[in-house]
Parts: sequence; C-alpha cells; structure tokens
Amino acid sequence: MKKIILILAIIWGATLLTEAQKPADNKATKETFTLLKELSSNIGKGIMIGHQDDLVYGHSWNVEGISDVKKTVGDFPALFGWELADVELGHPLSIDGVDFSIMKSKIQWVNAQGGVNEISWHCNNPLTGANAWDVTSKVVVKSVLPGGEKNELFVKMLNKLADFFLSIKDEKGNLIPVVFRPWHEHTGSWFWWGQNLCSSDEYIALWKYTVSQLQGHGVHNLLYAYSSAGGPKDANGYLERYPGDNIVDLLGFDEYQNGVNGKASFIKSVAQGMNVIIPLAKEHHKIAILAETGLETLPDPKWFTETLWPAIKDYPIAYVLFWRNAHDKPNHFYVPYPGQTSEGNFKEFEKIDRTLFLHDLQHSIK
Ligand code: BMA
Repeated sequence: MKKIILILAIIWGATLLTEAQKPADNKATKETFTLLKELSSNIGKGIMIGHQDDLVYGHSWNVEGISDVKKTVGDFPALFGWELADVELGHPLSIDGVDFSIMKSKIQWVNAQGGVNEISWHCNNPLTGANAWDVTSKVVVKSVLPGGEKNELFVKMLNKLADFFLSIKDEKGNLIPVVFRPWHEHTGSWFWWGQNLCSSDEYIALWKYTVSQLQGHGVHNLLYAYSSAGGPKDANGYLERYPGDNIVDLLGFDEYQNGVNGKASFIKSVAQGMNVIIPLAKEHHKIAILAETGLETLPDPKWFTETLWPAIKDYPIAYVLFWRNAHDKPNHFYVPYPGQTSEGNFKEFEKIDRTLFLHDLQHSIK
C-alpha cells in the first residue's frame, strides 16, 4: 500500500512538473513551448532587461538609428516590448508612429538573435471610436461581448490583431512566439476595461473572449501576461479579475516610480506586489515578471543600481520592462541616452552579473 502511495505521489509530482512547463494554450506551437522554457530557465541566471520600442526610435531619433540601450551600454536589451494599438483599425502605423511592417522585421531580428518579444495593446474604444483612455462610458466591455451592440466590430478588430500574430514568421516560415499582454493595468480606471468601468465578470469574459477569438483564428504562438496597475496588496485582490490558469502564462504588475521623491513608496509597492505574485506564480505554475516600470526622465543618477536593482534582485522574476524613449516628447524616456545623467549608472547596471542583456542570452544558448 505504502509503495502504491509513493508511486502515485511521484506520478503526481511529475504531472505538476510537466504542467509547469506547458503554455496555457493547449495547442501552443513548439516554439511557444520553447519560449516558455527559456523564460523559466533564465530565472535562475538573472533577470532579463527589456525596453519598449527599443529598435525603432529613441530619445531624439526616429526609425533610422540605433537603440538607446545599445548606445549607452554597448549591448541590446534581452527583451523587446512592442505596442499594437491601431493595428485593430487597420492603420499602417501604431499609436506611437511605428510602421507595423518595420515592427515585424524587427520582431524577426530579435527572434533570430535569441531575444524575447513582448507585445502590449492599448486597444481603441470600440463603442466611442476614441482611444483606450476614453472612459466616458461604463458599458464598453459589455458592448463588445456577444450580444452587445459592438460585438461585430470588436470581432473585426480581433481579426486584425490575429492577422498580425499570424504574420510574424521566422526565416523558416515558423510563427514567432511572443508574450502578449492585453487588458493591462485593469485595477486602475484609466482604460475602458479598467476597474470602475466594468464588473469582474465582464473583465474576465473580455479576456476569455479575446483569447478564444484569437485561438479560433489559429493563433497559437502566444504566451499571455496578466498585469495589474501597481503592486497588488493581497492575493485575493490580485486574483479578483484573473481570467484563469488555462488562459494566463505570466503574472505581473506595472509599477513606476513617481519622481525622485517617490523612491520609498516605489520600493515598498514593488516588495508588496512581489510578495503577492511570487507565491502565486509558484502555486499556479506561472512565470512572474515586472511587466512595466521606470522613472520618467531619470532625475536620480543612481536609480538603476540603488533603487530598481535592490527592489527586484531577490525575486525570481523572468524580466523587467522599461517603458519607451519617445522621439517626439523630450521628457518621456525611461532608459538613458548618451550624455544623459544616468548613462554611467546604466552601464554599472549592465555589468551586474544577473542583469541579462542580449549577449547574456546568446551566451547561455551556446
Ligand atoms: C503610454 C505613453 C503614450 C503611448 C502609450 C502606448 O504610456 O507612452 O505616449 O502612446 O503608452 O504606447
């Protein structure tokens, strides 16, 4: 009897282990499995450093130029964030002016280099026709779900999104796997899918519907990331709008430091949030991340090594993503550019063994 129990326990343990390595999408492509494994196996080595729109523009340059990260530290980020807002409208350029065909070629480049691609989506408001920040109506989510007046339009928008995901292919014609992070910062109320704009049931239905439409279109090259606005205070709050283990692969939150004086509260919120998501990630066999972060304009010249790194270094997270360096808004940037006050500090940050940039990933592959 004891033997049988032992054997059953081992089998159960083995099942947990394999489950831990599976994407939530049970039809996920081979390459998506590999991406998941790469994200989880890198956790032991360090934290991948990411930057939004890194290859297509930066502080005071647009399209033609080189990554601000590469220019300051001599290496590219390990993870590259991209934004799809306006793809759902059929526009050739993203909300931030990035040509989608250029974005695709950069996604291919990143993939060929062994880097990771992550995609966010500030979806336009299907009910009002304005952008994601239009929170004038509380029935937008309801209106896009089946039976709602904008459902047909929303399906068309999701089809355009699906077309994009099905068009990112590597040189062999295989679909490139990416981390997709829709409906983010939902615990704030500044997007039409936010906390006070829909019920928990509606929000969860929005996620499920999005994923089922994409999968119905044959999209199986995505790992899905769930990220709240700010470090969650407790597990119940964090899970209140969680769409489910069969939908989500990565658990995270977005947390920014608000000005130089925001240091203490940033450190506190990151710790608080990590103490919620790390145990949850373990329990649910998911990957923890710091989904978006930064200190706009970097007024603190030691921010990377004395605030950010101490705040995250002891947590097993796969990556941290710094937000974009806008080319047309001089005060909207989150990584240094040559000559900026934090340049030296960012170089020091890169030298830390456990901050993973592109070369570090390439070394670990070989
Ligand atoms: C915000 C800002 C905006 C941008 C949007 C989508 O945080 O950076 O300027 O349009 O993200 O990328």
